Amino acid sequence: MIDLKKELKDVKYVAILGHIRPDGDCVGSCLGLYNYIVDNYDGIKVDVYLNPIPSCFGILENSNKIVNYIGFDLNDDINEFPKCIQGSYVRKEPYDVVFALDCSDARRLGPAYSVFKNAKKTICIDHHMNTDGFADVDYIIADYSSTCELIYNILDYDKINKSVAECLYTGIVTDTGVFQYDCCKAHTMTAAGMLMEKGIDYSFLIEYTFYEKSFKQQKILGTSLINAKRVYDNRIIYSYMDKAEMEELKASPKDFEGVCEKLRETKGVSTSFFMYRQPDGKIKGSLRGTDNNVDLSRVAANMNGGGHKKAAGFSFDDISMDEAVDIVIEELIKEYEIGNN
Ligand SMILES: [Mn+2]
Repeated sequence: MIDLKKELKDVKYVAILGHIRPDGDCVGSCLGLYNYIVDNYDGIKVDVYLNPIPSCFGILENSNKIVNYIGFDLNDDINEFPKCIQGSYVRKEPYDVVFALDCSDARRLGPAYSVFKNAKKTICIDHHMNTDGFADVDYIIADYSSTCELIYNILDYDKINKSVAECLYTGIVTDTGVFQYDCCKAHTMTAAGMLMEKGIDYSFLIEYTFYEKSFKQQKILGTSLINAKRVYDNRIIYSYMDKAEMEELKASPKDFEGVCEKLRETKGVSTSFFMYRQPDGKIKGSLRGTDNNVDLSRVAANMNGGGHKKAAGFSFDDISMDEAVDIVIEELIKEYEIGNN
């Protein structure tokens, strides 16, 4: 456990970083911690660096203060970093403390790694299974519901204001699939309940940040479901969208949010995967599962990816979708056979 008060004693400059392509837990934990420090530590200047965030998280307080960087690759040259920044502020001198949140390895910090590397002190707070700990101080509990729940643990409850509560609640909702996944424990529900006590509009937050989809996203979901196929005795379901179809539907990566989960809801299915083509030609995929004996983080690790046991992501370089499908099915079946023997 981190003693936040101690870590922030005599500190003037703090940076908060999350992983590239931030999700609700990443945005919620970064902004939750940001709002908490701003509200409770007068003398500290805090900066949050993230890739542009999904628009639904724009309702979280101070989301407009995030310094956005563009580009997804680890950039080793500190002098290159300011070029990635959209917006005005970037501190060139080292920060006193840099937090890396919801990030399983330093590479996933993207270009902001240079901010991390230059820091006087680094703190990593994360809940991914494959996090080794790459900071001076690590607070990592594998398979905890969310980084937001870990942030909740290190804050002084009486000093949590409504905006902090909204951020942390949103992140817990995202990473538990609205309290459904088995990473959601009694202590998660307690944390969420205590955050509700701060007067947040939890029904609105769930609807607006988790369920609500644009009409275009619904069309994309529908097309992905129509194209779905099942293999391995109908236990594995998959679908994908390649460049031509993405162009036709004007689909961008963020429009595929939730498609893999919907596939997994199919009766008789225990694993789903969904893939799409990124603008750079790479294939990006996600895996979702319900089988306790099938560890999807292990499957993803063999395909340039990682994640959790029942939710993981992977990627391939510029290969055909057919080739990608074959590889994923083969890796999954290998895992099924290990798991069920
Ligand atoms: Mn997370």
